[in-house]
Amino acid sequence: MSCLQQEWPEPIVRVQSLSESGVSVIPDRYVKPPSERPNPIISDQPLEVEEANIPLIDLQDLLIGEDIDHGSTIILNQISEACRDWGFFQVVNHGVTLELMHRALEVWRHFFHLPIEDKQVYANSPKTYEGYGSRLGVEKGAILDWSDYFFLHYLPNSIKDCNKWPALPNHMRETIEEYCGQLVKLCGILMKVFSINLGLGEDHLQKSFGGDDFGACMRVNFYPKCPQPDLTLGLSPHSDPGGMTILLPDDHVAGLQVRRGDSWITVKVAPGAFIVNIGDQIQVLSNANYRSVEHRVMVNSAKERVSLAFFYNPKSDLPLEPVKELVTPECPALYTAMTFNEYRLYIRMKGPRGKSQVESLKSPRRIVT
Ligand SMILES: O=C(O)CCC(=O)C(=O)O
Repeated sequence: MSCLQQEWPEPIVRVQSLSESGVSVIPDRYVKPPSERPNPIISDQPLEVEEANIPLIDLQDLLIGEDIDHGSTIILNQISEACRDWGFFQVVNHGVTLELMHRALEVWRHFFHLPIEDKQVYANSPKTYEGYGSRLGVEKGAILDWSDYFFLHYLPNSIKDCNKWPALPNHMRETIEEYCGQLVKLCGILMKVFSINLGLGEDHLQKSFGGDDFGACMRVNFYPKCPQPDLTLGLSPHSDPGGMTILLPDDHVAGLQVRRGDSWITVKVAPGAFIVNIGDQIQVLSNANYRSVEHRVMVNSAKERVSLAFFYNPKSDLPLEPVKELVTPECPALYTAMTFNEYRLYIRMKGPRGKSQVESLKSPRRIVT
């Protein structure tokens, strides 16, 4: 699939090691240009920005048994509105137990606190990104983000290799398996909801993803304490290249910010909630009825932070373009077809770059704002 190189362009520095070394000044390569730094004083923001939050949606009455209740119009409408307006929402009563959510966060927190030698055996390369990493993108001299991560494939089975998942701490691999299995179910339900809300048959989007041949992977982000959090970011602005993301953020540390016009809204996570966001592939399939929205992560000097980002993606070699039911003379196709394999090469080479990639896919026939 990839034309990516085997090696990183510069020696890898673990951000966690840097943080734990007790430096009081961050190296220049983590210092963002002034226009890209986080807002220095949040309380300077207008009140409506400070108080704003992504929608919170209770899925309790969405299902009858395993099926979507098409009569649960309030919930369906809330999701529809959130996908069109915010590209982000949080869900509670989603079917995954609090115990599993907590266990998943804790095994990963434990992993990042293992001795460096235990983590180094999983060191990743830009070829597939699988394993323990400390940068996205392969551009020599790039300004880097203040985070380490672990990236793994869950589906399709042909590329899933549990031996590449951490063997420690105990129960890590079983926990990954159980957690990802539950999230696949939740994503399957949300795919149906999105299809219904777009006026398509319930299975339409899933079929466009390749039916049972869809993909799923997870990136666990670790944001160490940072002595100068106002100069850098844990993760630079980006939209997610895949279909949809289910994020489990740390329960006691905020950090995720979502773009809203010219402002960045700091997400306040409800207890037991997952954050759901639309990725670029669903923006393309929905012909921009749904929006993949830029987000970024701030770090802080007092607390480290862990987050689990589960990515639900289309089959990687299937060309994706707007579904024809959503293309009309008034709303012509906004994007040209591309496979997800081709698409994700961009972020893998350049690192997080706002929404520049999905914008560049726009068909020359029509420019939208
Ligand atoms: O850590 C977070 O809150 C967000 C992570 C994220 O955006 C990502 O992994 O793509």
